[in-house]
Amino acid sequence: MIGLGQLLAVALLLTFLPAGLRGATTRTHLDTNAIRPRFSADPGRIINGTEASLGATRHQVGIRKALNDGYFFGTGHLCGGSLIRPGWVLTAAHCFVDQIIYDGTFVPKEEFIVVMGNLDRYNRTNTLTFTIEERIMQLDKFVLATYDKDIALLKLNGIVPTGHPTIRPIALSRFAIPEGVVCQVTGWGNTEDGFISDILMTVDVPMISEEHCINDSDLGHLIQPGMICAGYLEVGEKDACAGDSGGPLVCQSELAGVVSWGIQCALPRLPGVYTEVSYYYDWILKNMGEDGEGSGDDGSGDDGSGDDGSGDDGSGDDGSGDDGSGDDGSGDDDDGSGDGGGAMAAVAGTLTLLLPVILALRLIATQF
Ligand code: 4AZ
Repeated sequence: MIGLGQLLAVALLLTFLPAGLRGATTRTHLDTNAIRPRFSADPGRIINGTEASLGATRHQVGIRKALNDGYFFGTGHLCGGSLIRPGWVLTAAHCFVDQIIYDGTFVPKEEFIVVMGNLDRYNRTNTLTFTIEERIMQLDKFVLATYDKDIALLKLNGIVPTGHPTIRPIALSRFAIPEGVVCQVTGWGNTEDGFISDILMTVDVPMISEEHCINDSDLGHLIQPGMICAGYLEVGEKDACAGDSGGPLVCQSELAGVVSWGIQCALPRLPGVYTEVSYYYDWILKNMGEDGEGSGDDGSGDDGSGDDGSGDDGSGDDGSGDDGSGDDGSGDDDDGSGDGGGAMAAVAGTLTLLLPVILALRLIATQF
């Protein structure tokens, strides 16, 4: 029997859960009442962040719906990602989940493009656009109840030329990041205004140990191996949010996490959850055809220097690498359905109620 206390707890949880763990987004409105008040004069972005600098974020890519972006460049934004080799991107598997069927089925890779090179998602200057030649995941269907294995490796239909003025791969973090290390998370996702950002935003978040995240946050045992938490446990306030998914968490100038999920954004005791790159390091290298042995140049083209501060963004649209053709069709194992155009755009990013309910019940089960 479920007691009144449990029912009340469920009701309470359901009032604040639905904005969390959502997939990609176009213009998702957040319940801003649930977000803690701003604490700085700068309204900031991501949640309480600031505009990113090009020098520190050359690896950032946007995963977009080709259809929407075809109508108007920049409007197809769905998720973030990181360029980890000249022809490879790391992102989150859940970015490709069909938001209409929402049973974990993936939308075909041909429906997406990968765009990089400019902080302003509407600006084509220095941008390159690729299609996805191969999409490698550990799942046939995404596990919506756990967000386990939320990682996807994308082989692009071309490579970024060495010395591109605004794009450069980032090195992968090989080892777990200790608690307290301050990392940067970036994305075009929801800001505290409740809309996704035109300009790439960044915010600093400290790493939280697995032990602390399990014991001292309200996420508890929803944190599985291969997930890491970052944020401010006590105050919340700074966080990634919907639309940042798939994007980079950079620690010590290396890619340490992939934005994965959270329960709402920037709330106390509910830190952001990231897929742990070091946990999947061998899998990533193996699937890129690198054996992971030996040391030295990892091929990322990143010297690990982080923000080079050059801030240049050149001019002119070189357009190379952009065929936007959605070609290939060669199978990965997804078989999702098409999206119904505008309807998909409207629905994309809205979380189905199913997952929060499951999570709420699981959360209660761990507490009673
Ligand atoms: C999302 O839905 C999402 N606060 C990403 C990150 C967080 C919450 C939701 C973390 O893409």
